[in-house]
Amino acid sequence: MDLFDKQVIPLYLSPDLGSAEIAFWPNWLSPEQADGLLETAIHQTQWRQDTIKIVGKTIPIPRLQNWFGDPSTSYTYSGIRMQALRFPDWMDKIRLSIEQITEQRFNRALVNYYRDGRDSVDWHADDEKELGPAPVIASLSLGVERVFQLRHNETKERISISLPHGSLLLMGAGIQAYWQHRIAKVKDLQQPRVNFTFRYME
Ligand SMILES: O=C(O)CCC(=O)C(=O)O
Ligand SMILES: [Mn+2]
Repeated sequence: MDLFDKQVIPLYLSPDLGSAEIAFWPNWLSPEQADGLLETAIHQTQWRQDTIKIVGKTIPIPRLQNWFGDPSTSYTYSGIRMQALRFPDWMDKIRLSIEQITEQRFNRALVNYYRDGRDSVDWHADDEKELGPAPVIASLSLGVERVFQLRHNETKERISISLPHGSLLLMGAGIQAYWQHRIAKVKDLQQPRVNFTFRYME
């Protein structure tokens, strides 16, 4: 882990608030650590194929996922309700090291499995009420590099950050209220990617 390799990307929010920060550690895990974790994540996660209803049609979402945290709680977005699974030990270790490096608390994780370039997540903000007024979100990427795009709600400014195997990205407070983000589909891409977004909920 090279703690010195931290980049800070300022994101403009509004005239009143000024900017917030994205902190980015492109080489947070060594390639060997990241390989091991990707293997564990793909094979040991109980993946769900959730569906959404669009004009009366049931459509599978373009990725597999699951939700971790206090098992007496659940999380709902886009009409999908997920009862939390208890953090397995290997995931709890990642949670703790991410808490250490970011100096933030996290007690939930949404885990996404993009099986290949056809899987994606569309423009959205992680701004559900349960996440509080200014969520701070840590995102760990494993597997094939994909482009994380951000778009400002008003100015429509766009920023793209390529997320390599073993990289960690921290979206600071305020970003979810002013920016949306997505992982777009990529043509002819066969390799998988797993992403963890650690969050905090009361
Ligand atoms: O896969 C990613 O990098 C982003 C995932 C994401 O935005 C989410 O799970 O809310
Ligand atoms: Mn998100």
